[in-house]
Amino acid sequence: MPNLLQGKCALILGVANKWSLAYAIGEAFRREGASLVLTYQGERQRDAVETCAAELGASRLLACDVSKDHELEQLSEALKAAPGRLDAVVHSIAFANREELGNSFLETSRAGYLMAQEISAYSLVAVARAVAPLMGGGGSITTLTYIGSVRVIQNYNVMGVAKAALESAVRYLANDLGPRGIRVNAISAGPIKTASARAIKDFSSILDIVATRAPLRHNTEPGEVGDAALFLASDLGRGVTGNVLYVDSGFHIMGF
Ligand code: NAD
Ligand code: IMJ
Repeated sequence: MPNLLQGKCALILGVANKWSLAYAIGEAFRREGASLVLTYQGERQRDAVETCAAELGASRLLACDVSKDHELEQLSEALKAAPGRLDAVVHSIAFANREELGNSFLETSRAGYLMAQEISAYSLVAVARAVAPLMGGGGSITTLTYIGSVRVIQNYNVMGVAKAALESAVRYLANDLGPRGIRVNAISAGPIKTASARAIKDFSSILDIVATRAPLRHNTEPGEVGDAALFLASDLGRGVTGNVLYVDSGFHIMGF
């Protein structure tokens, strides 16, 4: 079923390198004919994301640190100039201070809590507000979440609470933007070895547990997340909003 996004324009935030889930989503969108605009977090990431943008055939690369209101405003202005409208937006961004992911949740600092919430949850609200004016006639916004929002996952801690807020924000945004034909959804992906996961203690054993216990008996692949995001961004997902779609080999349905 080719060309699901022919003639459509997608903005993807969160490509850091070729292992990023956002990169796999970009590949799926491109395969189906979308033109892509990518953002990078800051100068330190610029070169690496420039390479990714070239590989993905992206038409534009723009700077956007989501913790900075003026960068979101600049992004919105740059997008109004070109391409002038958006059909799909992907928010694939999370951050917490490393020490908050190692200590017990009880030790979470006020600053660490607020940082995780700002970058990993509030940024979806800020991005949605910045892009909604470019989606006249409708569109789709998709974010990435993890099962640590609803279950206790060792070390996920402050990120789990931030993902719970993110998933709730998906529902409130879906309600606000639905009347304008803008759908808002989350994909809850199984664990995948990206830069954000590589440094996590015992990550390999988490991968082994999922591959052994999940109904489909394999680890989630980036391409599976890309194709789910494609469904949500395309007209095939036209009836779906406010949803958290698990793309995790079915792991989330299991007891013990
Ligand atoms: P990644 O490190 O490749 O992507 C994280 C991105 O967040 C990076 O591109 C980084 O630049 C960006 N970012 C962080 N702070 C930012 C800021 N202030 N402004 C702009 N960008 C900022 O890792 P990933 O695994 O691809 O993560 C993408 C999303 O997928 C995250 O929301 C993550 O929680 C989610 N997720 C990952 C997994 C996994 O196992 N890898 C599983 C489920 C959900
Ligand atoms: C992250 C921490 C603890 C357990 C984890 C993860 N598991 C998985 C992740 C089991 C799958 C990856 N994930 C879903 C994330 O959302 C990661 C977010 C993240 C990762 C880092 C590492 C480097 C850093 N800050 C981070 N902030 C957020 O300094």
